[in-house]
Amino acid sequence: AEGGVLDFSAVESDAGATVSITGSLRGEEKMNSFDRRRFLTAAGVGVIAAASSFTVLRDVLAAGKIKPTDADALLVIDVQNCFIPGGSLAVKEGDLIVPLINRIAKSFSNVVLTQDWHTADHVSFASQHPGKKPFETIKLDYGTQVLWPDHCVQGTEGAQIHSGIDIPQAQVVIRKGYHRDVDSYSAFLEADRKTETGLAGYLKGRKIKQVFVCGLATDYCVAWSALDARKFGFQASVIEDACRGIDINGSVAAAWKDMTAAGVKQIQSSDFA
Ligand code: VGL
Ligand code: ZN
Repeated sequence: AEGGVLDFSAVESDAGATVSITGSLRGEEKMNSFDRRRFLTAAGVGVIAAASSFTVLRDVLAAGKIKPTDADALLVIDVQNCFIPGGSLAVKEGDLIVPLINRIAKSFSNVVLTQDWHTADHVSFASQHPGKKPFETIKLDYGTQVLWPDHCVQGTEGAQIHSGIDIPQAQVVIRKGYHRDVDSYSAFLEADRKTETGLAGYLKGRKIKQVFVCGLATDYCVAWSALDARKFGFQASVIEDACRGIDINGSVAAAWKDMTAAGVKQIQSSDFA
């Protein structure tokens, strides 16, 4: 109502309820008291009907949507400059997930950010292995290691979280891959599959039961983190459209197969209210 004008336009909800009232009290002097009472009654019914149709609409839209609780945490994996187009290990479209992650994060009270955090002479860098090129593999004592371009060196600009990430309530930043001789795709366990980062203990200490994983890259750090979340007893979902993959020889499809087999759910950012 503005300046004594009460004006409702049509309100239509997905639930099929239609409320249409158009009235103006500006023509009040032309209404007799019977008309006025009838109009106000109709308007009142309309207000109630409109309010309940908004409630129905809201409930219909929210039905089946995920509403995170204090027992849930969002894990935002490695959204760092090196993995964004223009970075040294750029993931195609890596920048496109940033607005989606910011939106999803608003519904979480618990958010963990991770940073890949390598020494300058890290064993996962092809530059440390004469004759080897990025994306070739070598055998290390813990297994096969993919060799990468130098990336996410401790304290460098490339290792910083992308400046578009806007999640002020995030409580923890887990850095990983800081042991020169051991890589760590997973936010939980290093590549020796023994050394913990401390994230599982943190989440358990906070009574968190379920994690939602997004970030970069789907087929490496996101997938390994989601798989290890299951290993440590958490419920885990990966938000597919809030991730992008590196995709070497079908590695994204392989990662989804492994994740599904391990009970990781595949969801979309639109699954959040
Ligand atoms: C990652 C390759 C090397 C990742 C980190 O964040 O997925 N991939 N280091
Ligand atoms: Zn790395």
